[in-house]
Amino acid sequence: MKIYLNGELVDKENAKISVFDHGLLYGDGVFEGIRLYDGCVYKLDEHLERLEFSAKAILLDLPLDRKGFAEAVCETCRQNNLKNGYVRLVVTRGAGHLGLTPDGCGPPSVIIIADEIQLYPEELYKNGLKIISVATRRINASALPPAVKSLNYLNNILAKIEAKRVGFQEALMLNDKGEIAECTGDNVFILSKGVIFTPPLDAGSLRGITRAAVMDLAMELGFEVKEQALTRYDLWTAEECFLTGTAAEVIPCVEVDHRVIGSGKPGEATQALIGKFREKVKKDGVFL
Ligand code: PXG
Repeated sequence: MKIYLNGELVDKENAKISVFDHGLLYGDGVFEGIRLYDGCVYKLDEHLERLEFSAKAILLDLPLDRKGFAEAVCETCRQNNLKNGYVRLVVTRGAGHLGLTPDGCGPPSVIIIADEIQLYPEELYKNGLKIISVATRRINASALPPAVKSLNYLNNILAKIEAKRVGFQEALMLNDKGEIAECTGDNVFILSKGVIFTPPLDAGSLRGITRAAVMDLAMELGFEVKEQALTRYDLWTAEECFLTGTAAEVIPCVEVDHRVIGSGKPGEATQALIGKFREKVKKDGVFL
């Protein structure tokens, strides 16, 4: 496997960065997770825009422009003969001193890993996922905007550990007001009285690329789609619930906090969206 590291494609064994890199010492950096379907990088431009926004928010000057990143991502996939998989694009603050200040750090490290993807088992798409809300709240936007896809994922990791310890694969995270924010690596949707709802971004959700794609698909299917603050009660009493994310795509959720959602089986709207999403992904990106 070849890894892109600061402009070069190097063997996995030689893909090493400094222990003084602030990406390692402080989680100081940004990243993207991108899918490759049939030799086509899904929504590459959208991912690169989000990377630019994340970098801007943390005052990190990216070492490449959008075209440079696009070429680097495609070249890494080509060199690895990858046609389907997952691309992890990481930009760290770079090596510096043992202090918080990014002054003196750099240049930023750019890492691109293109690999196969660990998917949720197909069984979960047929029968649905069970999730549980956890005590770990989604970090407050005035502390660190959840819209920034930073390398510091401890908030989400702690929520994931909490859920796993009690036997669930995914955690539902609330914000300081007790509203639904998102899951640890996926956005949340419900269907209620024929309308599809998802929390607004200021509830503490990432501006998911899959979230946006699914909102469009839902409208194409004739659904009204609303971004609205949601409570746990709204999820418990929904007719359908599903999660969206680059890795999970669209995955049905049939139980929330031990409450069965709808019939306890993936609902019709969810199934229609899964079908439409899978049809569309192959046409919606940049060919290698
Ligand atoms: N919320 C968070 C916090 C995310 O990290 C999503 C939502 C979904 O966004 P996209 O753009 O992918 O539709 C993400 C992104 C994992 C994992 O291992 C998931 C993400 C990032 C890193 C790891 O599940 N998801």
